[in-house]
Amino acid sequence: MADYDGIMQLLMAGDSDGVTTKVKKALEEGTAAGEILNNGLIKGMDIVGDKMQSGDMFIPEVLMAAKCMSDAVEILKPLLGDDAVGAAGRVVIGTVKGDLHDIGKNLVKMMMESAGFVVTDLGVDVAPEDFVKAIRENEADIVALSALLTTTMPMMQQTIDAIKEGGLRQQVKIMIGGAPVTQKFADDIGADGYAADAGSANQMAKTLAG
Ligand code: B12
Repeated sequence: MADYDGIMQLLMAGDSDGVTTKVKKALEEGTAAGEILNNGLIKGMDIVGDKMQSGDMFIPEVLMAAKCMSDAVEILKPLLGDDAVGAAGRVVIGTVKGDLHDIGKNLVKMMMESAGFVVTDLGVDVAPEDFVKAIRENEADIVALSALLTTTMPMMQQTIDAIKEGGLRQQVKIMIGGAPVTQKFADDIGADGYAADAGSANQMAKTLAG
C-alpha cells in the first residue's frame, strides 16, 4: 500500500520534493492517481485546514503545504479522469471591484483546489458583471467573493444584486470572506455563507456544494 501517512507528514512539513518523490513512487507501485489524491494529499490538506483553524499552523506553513499539494497535483492531473478533480464542484472566485488584495483569496483558492473543486480565478478588482459572466460561462456551483477593505464591502452587495438581476441566484451559492467581513454582514447582504479563514472556507464550500 502507498505510504499515505508519509505523504501527509511531508505535506504538513511543506517538503514538496519529499511529497512528489513519494507520489511518484506510489504511482510506480501501481497505486491509482485518484487514490493518492484522496487518501494522501486531500486528507493531508484537510488536516492542514483544521490546524489552521485551531491556530496550530500559520499562513506561511499553510502556503508551503498548499504548494506541495499543487506540485503533486500537477503530476497526478494527466492520470486523473475529468470528474476526479472536478468532483467536488465548480467555483468562481475573485476579489471584488476596487480591491487589490489577493493573498487570502489565493489561499482560499488553493485549499478549494486541494479539496477537488475546479476553481476559476478572476483575479482582483472584479466588476459585478464579470462575476455574472463567469458564473454563467463556467456553470459555477459556488461563487466566492473576497474583500479586504471596509470601502469595498458594499461591492459584495452590488455583486449579489447583479447575480440576482442576471437570473442566476437560484443556481449558485454565494460565499464571502476577507478580514473586515463578518457573519452578520453576510446575513445582511443575503450571502449563503461566510468563513473567517481558508480552512473553514474549504469546509463551507464542501457543505454548500453537497
Ligand atoms: C498585504 C496588504 C496589502 C497589499 C496587498 C498585496 C496583495 N497582493 O494582496 C497592498 C500593499 C497592495 C495593500 C494595499 C492597500 N491596503 Co492593504 N493590507 C495588506 C495587509 C497588510 C495584509 C492582508 C493579507 O494579505 N493578509 C493575509 C491573508 C492570508 O489574510 P486575509 O486576506 O484576511 O484572508 C484570509 C481570510 O480573510 C479569509 N478570506 C479571504 N478572502 C476570502 C474569501 C472567501 C470567499 C472566504 C470564505 C474567506 C476569505 O481566508 C483568508 C485565509 O485564511 C492588511 C492588514 C491585515 N493584517 O489584514 C492591509 C489592509 C487590508 N490594507 C488596508 C489598506 C487601507 C490598504 C490601502 C487602501 C492602502 C493605501 N492607502 O493605499 C491599499 C488599497 C489597495 C486596494 N485598492 O485594494 C487596510 C484596510 C482597512 C480597512 N478596514 O478598510 C488594512 C487592514 C491595513 C490597516 N490596518 O490599515 N495592502
